[in-house]
Amino acid sequence: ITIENAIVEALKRSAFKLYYQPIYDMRAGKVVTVEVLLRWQDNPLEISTQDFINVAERTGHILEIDEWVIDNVFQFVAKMKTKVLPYTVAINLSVQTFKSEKLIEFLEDEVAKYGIEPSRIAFEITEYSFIDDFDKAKTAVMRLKQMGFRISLDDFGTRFSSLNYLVKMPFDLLKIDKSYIDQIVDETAHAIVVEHIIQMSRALGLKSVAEGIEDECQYQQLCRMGCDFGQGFLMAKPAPIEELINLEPQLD
Ligand code: G
Ligand code: G
Ligand code: MN
Ligand code: NA
Repeated sequence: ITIENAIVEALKRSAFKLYYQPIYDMRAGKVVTVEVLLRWQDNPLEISTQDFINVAERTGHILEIDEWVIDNVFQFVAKMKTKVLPYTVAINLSVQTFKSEKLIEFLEDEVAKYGIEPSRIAFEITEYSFIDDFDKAKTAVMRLKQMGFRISLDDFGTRFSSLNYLVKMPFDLLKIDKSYIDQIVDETAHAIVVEHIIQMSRALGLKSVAEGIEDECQYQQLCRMGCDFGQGFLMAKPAPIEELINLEPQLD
């Protein structure tokens, strides 16, 4: 059995499940967003999400997976009153999905089908989606924005963190990659870069989000730096939505 065949089977059997990880307002300690992270139930090959997403991207199945995620999330958001779910829901989009000609039409159909308010959804687009064909990527971002969705620049700092993206794209949030957050306590250079990314985000009107916060020192330091939002195992791990009833962080 190949990973590709297993993915096709999993799509047929609806063997995927959505987990959610809260993103907090750092100062208020309140949840502002929940990020959807795909999990494969009874995964026969016991491979990680990252590994099967990579294979799905290479084999072209990622569009179908992302559409499945979008359909399930929209259905869920439509069911939940804003009082019960007063958070934006963040959905990861692979490069192929983001650049697909069919995406906008699919989203228009989905919005009509479930009658959801697009501002309740944020799409996370990783920075390497913008390296080639910048104009096409910009058009895709503008279309999503025109429909009312929010846009996050994901994994900022990992590869091609061009300032060009920041001045030319109307992002709402900038997610600073975990590899930077990991080193802010011990590495002065990383701390300086992160602090400047936070200040630059604020000056440009974007919310900064720190990814992968694992300890109290990182949390405190990011607060001092003025980071708006944060996400990480310190506050909460991704979990089925039923388990996230108490969404406030347990920091004491
Ligand atoms: O939560 P986790 O470590 O398993 O996620 C691994 C990677 O898979 C992350 O880079 C994340 O962005 C990506 N990922 C998780 N869920 C989805 C999804 O629904 N669609 C896409 N395209 N990527 C996802
Ligand atoms: O690529 P993206 O940023 O979408 O993926 C986020 C990934 O980071 C997911 O795989 C999620 O499970 C993982 N993650 C979130 N918080 C933490 C954390 O505090 N520590 C670690 N190791 N992983 C985290
Ligand atoms: Mn993400
Ligand atoms: Na990331």
